[in-house]
Amino acid sequence: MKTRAAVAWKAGSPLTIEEVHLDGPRAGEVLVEVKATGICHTDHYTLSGADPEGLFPAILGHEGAGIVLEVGEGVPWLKPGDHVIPLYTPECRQCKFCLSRKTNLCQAIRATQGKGLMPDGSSRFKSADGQPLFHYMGTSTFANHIVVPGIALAKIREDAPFDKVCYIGCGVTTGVGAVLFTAKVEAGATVAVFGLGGIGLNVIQGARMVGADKIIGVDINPAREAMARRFGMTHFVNPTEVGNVVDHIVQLTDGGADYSFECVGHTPLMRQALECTHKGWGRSIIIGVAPAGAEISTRPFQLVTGRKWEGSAFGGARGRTDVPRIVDWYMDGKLKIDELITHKLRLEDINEGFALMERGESIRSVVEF
Ligand code: NAD
Ligand code: DAO
Ligand code: ZN
Repeated sequence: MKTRAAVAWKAGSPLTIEEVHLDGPRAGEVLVEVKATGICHTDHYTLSGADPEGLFPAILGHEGAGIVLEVGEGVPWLKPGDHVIPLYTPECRQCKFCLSRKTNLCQAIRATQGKGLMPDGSSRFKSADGQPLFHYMGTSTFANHIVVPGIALAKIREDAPFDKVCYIGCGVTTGVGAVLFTAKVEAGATVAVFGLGGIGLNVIQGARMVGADKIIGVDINPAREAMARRFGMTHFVNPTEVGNVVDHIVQLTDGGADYSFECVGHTPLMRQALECTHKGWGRSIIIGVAPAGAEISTRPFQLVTGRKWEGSAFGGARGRTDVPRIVDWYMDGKLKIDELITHKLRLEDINEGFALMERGESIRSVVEF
């Protein structure tokens, strides 16, 4: 079939809107009409050329929601008409990783997904002149129609609005999940969140949801304070206004935060996030993706004295199991999403979504098809 997509021809160039060819679903695969997609920092990272694993030409996008149109053989849990969220972290429920119950990093299709291909090693997309286009993160939600493995689709309720719940495909789940599934923050805890963007604000609302006591937000953009307070932040720290961020947070929390989350991808902040946690039990969770080749450091005594350094991908969520629950939390009013979607765009204007992000003016831009 033919569909419309924003194509990334090469790093650093704007996306172009094109009619592309999409092959139908093979065994284990599903054809989805994408109704809405968010534009995430990670799409920007890849498009900028900073991602060493970025492949071009490709159709980017990994934060979508849509409707199943056709189901290949061997996907009995989905049918045409189902509403779904594509998962860049699938859940096969059969691989060693899924069965371990210790991680959400299903590896069933990891090798081909990382190469921009479907599990059989080929692409379903071609440009109008017949050139294969790479898939991206197994999702490619900047296309109006996509083919994805059935294990990479979370079936969601049909009354959930696509233009809001698409954000659960990455940002919401990454932030809220890091609090609930990775750190398992308990009521009464003190939490420090470094970076109050599309991910950090969701960490803040996850912390509020579980009943954290003090929720400290750190950002160099003062415009982020008001929004973060609406999401549950109790204290704001602008690093340009306090001498030493670590000392400041240690003082605010009577010895250090119980939990901290780095949501920027900046290694000096990762160190601060670890070192502002409490001696004996502090846990610091890295969510931000640092530039290729970057390394983190601290004095080992920080760990000897009981702090733990951890990481979280897709919020530790098992997509097919947890994403439908997160959609329910939004529909039940336990999570806010609408306020975070600061801009709605047509596919033709998708490059403006990247520009808004670069200028720090948007939290989330959503493209509706
Ligand atoms: P964003 O650009 O929306 O937000 C980043 C925030 O950090 C901004 O508010 C910015 O002002 C602030 N900031 C920048 N430098 C700072 C500094 N030195 N000190 C304090 N604050 C600073 O980005 P986002 O969409 O929230 O993504 C954040 C990170 O999370 C990115 O690295 C992204 O790639 C990563 N990410 C990780 C996962 C995962 O599963 N681990 C998933 C999605 C995104
Ligand atoms: O299983 O090796 C693996 C890769 C898992 C990918 C997890 C991605 C999380 C960070 C990237 C940001 C996504 C928007
Ligand atoms: Zn698996």
